[in-house]
Amino acid sequence: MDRKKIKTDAKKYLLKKCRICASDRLYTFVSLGAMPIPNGFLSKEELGKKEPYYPLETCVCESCWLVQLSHVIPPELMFKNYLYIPSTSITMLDHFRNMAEEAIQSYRLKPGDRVMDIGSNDGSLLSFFKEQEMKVFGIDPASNLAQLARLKGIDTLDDFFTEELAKRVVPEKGHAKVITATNVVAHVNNLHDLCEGVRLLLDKEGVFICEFPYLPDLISKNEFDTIYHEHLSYFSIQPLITLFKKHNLHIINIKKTSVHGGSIRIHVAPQNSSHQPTNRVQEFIREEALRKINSRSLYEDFGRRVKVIKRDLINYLKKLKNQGKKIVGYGASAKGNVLLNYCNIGTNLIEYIVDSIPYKQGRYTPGTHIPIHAENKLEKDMPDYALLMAWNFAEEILRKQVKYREKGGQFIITIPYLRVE
Ligand code: DWN
Repeated sequence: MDRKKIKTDAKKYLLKKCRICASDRLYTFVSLGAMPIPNGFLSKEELGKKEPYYPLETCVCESCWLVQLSHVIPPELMFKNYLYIPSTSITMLDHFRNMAEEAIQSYRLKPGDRVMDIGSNDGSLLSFFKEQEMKVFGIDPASNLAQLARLKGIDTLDDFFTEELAKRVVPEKGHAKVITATNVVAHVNNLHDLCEGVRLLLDKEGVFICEFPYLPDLISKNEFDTIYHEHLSYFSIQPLITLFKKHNLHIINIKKTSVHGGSIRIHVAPQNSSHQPTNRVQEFIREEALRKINSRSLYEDFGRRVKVIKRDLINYLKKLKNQGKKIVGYGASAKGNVLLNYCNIGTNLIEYIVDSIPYKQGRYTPGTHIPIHAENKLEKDMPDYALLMAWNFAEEILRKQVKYREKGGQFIITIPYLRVE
């Protein structure tokens, strides 16, 4: 074992029962091995230090069909100083603007109405509500991001969202007409505590709008690199209905969105509110039955495809290297680090990675220790190939790098299948 690699004790983090229905019928179907926390970028000084490796494995509950990680890493290790800032992408800013406009129109929000965001990050989503004079309040455990939000005038509490926190917030901030949560619910271990907190915070006619990657899309598009320690759950509608019912909440509407490889945005309301489910809920349930999300074979087939993608990518990169080609990475994303660590791809194949986020430039990828540079290095250096590690922004990035491509540079894209563009 590499002297710097510390294999942590998997048993310590092992999930013993389903986080929605408490069943112990958990069927493991993909193991990506042990790897460092994928957003744990290293400074030059940290390269020589010991690096903890944590198990990365997924299972499906054969009672409620929630897909979840088989091990739960302490959230403090991942979220107290968080580096994912969606507002660095035009795609995500546009997405948040549309989400705010949709909520304002759907629920006839007016100036002064209270809107809260759980996992509010740097306040980007709430800013669009604030522009429409709503009273906004953000909750996010990352102190570094809460500071950025406050600089934008977004009232933010830097703490993990819990039922206990909700009890403290209501007397001071009142109830919310809308509570949003984008790419947060999948990161939460105690979903029952989250639901109780949401129910406490919500106005009696309020709506909880949450969005996360959609499991059937992850499976059908082979998006195995979105499986990582931050994402404890991988949702389909069926287990969510089970979850919300336990808390007198119900899904009233569902919308598919294209972000992060295919996500769903669900609207959840108190069962005793006037909000009634649209037929979209039943449509999704029928569609998920057709896609066999409650059958072991779906997950076994996925596990087999993941191994083929790994084999084909390694063989392809090795072939290019043997031909004397220069290959770099593009987009130092968490999912990119999962791909690199799972395929054991280091500087032997990828010379460096370019990325738009200043904090990441000058640092190194966790586990594989590939140096990260600013994006402008790509066109200056003109490597033959760039492995796109942020395929969720393929359109935006390929548009941005039209000159690199016109000069002969090519992008290698792995999802949903290996191709060169
Ligand atoms: O839940 C999460 C998922 C949904 O999104 C978070 N855990 C973090 C994030 O996952 P990720 O890290 O795999 O994807 P990112 O952060 O969206 O990856 C984008 C990376 O690519 C960033 O480091 C920025 C970089 N980038 C770039 O270099 N040029 C992005 C764009 C749009 C660009 O033009």
